[in-house]
Amino acid sequence: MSKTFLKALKGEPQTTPPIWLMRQAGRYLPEYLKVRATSKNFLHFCYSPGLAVEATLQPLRRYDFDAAILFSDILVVPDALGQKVEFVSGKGPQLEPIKNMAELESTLSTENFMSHLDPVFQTVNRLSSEIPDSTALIGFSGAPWTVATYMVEGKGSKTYEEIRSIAYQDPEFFQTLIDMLVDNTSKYLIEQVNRGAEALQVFDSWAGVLSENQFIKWAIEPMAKIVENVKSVHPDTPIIGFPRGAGQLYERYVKETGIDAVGLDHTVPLEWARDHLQQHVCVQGNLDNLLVVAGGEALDQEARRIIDILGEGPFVFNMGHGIVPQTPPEHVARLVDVVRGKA
Ligand code: 1CP
Repeated sequence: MSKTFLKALKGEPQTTPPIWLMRQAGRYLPEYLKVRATSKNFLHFCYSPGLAVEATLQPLRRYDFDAAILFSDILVVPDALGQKVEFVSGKGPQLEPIKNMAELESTLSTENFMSHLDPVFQTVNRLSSEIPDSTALIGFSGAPWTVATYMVEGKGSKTYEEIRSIAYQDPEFFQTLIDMLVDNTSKYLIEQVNRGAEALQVFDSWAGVLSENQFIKWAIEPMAKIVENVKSVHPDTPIIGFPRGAGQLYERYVKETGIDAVGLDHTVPLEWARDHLQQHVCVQGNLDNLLVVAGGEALDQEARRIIDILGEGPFVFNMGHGIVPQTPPEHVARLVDVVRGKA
């Protein structure tokens, strides 16, 4: 295993930290917008292996990243379970919401789940032979809680009031939904590894809105089960958990889920992460994504500060959340040079 990214995830510190960036493919790249324009429907784009392979490879042609992340979306899982999912331009994802057991039973079915996702598996397969030898291929999914927020609310939310209320008021329905997501997400991730993914990241982007008890029940417990399921088939494949916004609960998440590495959002204090998390797992993060929009001396300084504090232990350089569309591509190039010690 000569890929530095995989070595870091397994707990080996590297002299120069490996780097990749969440949402490194996508709307900030003019070449992405060009191929994206050939397909009206975003899910159709995700299910077209030729287009998804191209979108995955685009950032690698510009930047010297250590890993590529499969081009897809977390919402292919509800789509493959039979829920109506649409991406409306300017509005984000729109789903026909599922708010109770009757709606779950009449809408969701696991029957065609894996065959529906076959184009994604074909993309992984093709990528595993097309990416450069030194680059690792990351497969991914959303975590059950984050995927459920879209399934229940029917769209991206600002407050998550509806789903948090339902989780308290109808725990039987909510547990059934989460269990279904745990089982099927596990199968989805296992098959990505079967087809060539070398590491997995599970995005719990909205974990930060949960109370302590809900975080344990809806973020830690489902993730622990997914890790157990995947490791029972692929014990050596590293898994990165990203419970964005978890605050002090990051520590329990790291200790209780069995993950190999943890993604830190930009609010996590670096010295705290070094002292409380990095002694257990590899840490990944956590540059503020808006600093990459701003660029300049402040970007260089913060990237160097992160490496100074976290670079001694197992560490992967990343941001605290994904690249936003307004990011100038040349700021990303500069960041990679700084992290590589070339600037
Ligand atoms: O028309 C378009 O081009 C749609 C824009 C877009 C893109 C490029 C969406 C819609 N998804 C993606 C790709 C994507 N999504 C990737 C692969 C690209 C890469 O990482 O390089 C990945 C890993 C995701 C994951 C994803 N989708 C997450 C988790 C990560 C995160 O950023 O928190 C989430 C929450 C989504 C949902 C989603 N997909 C797209 C939108 C607009 C949204 C909603 C975001 C929100 O509610 O704020």
